[in-house]
Amino acid sequence: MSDELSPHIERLERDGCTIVRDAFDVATADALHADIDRLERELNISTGGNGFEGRATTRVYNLLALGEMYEQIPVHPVVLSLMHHMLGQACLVSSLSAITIHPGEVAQPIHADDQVIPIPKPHAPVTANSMWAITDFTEANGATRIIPGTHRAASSPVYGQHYDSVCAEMTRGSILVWDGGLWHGGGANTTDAKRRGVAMNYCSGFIRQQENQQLGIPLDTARRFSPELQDLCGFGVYKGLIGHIDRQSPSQRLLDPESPSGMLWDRT
Ligand SMILES: O=C(O)CCC(=O)C(=O)O
Repeated sequence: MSDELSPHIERLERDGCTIVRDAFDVATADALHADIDRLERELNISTGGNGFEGRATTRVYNLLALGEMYEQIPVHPVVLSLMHHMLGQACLVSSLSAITIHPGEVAQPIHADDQVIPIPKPHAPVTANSMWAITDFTEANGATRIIPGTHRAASSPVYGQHYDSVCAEMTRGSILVWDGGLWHGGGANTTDAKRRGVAMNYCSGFIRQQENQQLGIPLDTARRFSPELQDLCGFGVYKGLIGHIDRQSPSQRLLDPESPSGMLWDRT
């Protein structure tokens, strides 16, 4: 394990989260900010119509289908190494979305991202997520609220109940990384400016992705992805077994007929 990763891994194990500071540069933050403004405008994105997505929060889903600049996000070297540590080498992109909390938004209910998965808790992570700070994240503008240590709890939070939490403040260019079992939620925005983040969520290779990447990403777009990103999007076959169709990988079937199937059975 590298010196750069070990303090993050210690915090992930102890607290269930860590912040990778100065993980991307200000020019990237500016470019992502401007492009998310463009997408919100062109796609006519309106605020969420429910208490979870946020009545004063806008979300742009399926970002890998919407612009080449989003392709750098799933493969961020430090974050991806932490995901490999938590979820295994064959982890997947579960979803990639922009979350903009507008002035006046109230705090999102505290939840765990894995709470729909019916495995008795506590368990090893099967989902793990990250939040790229495109603007500064402050207590006042709605920085993500977390309850350290709750990734080891024996249950998920009760939806809508108040819990004491702390605020994951970070400057833009930082990335909050957490175990999918951690209790957390978006904060209230009491300022007059937007809080914008990009939520890059991952899962183990053997469970379903939250956003269906093989349906969501146009095949011509997926064809130009690096092999690493194609695998992350689920175009491979987990351990040579899970996700094949008639002994072919989704990649072989949809992207490149010459790519190897890698079926486990052929190795026996
Ligand atoms: O926006 C945030 O800070 C957290 C959002 C979140 O946890 C979610 O929507 O699941």
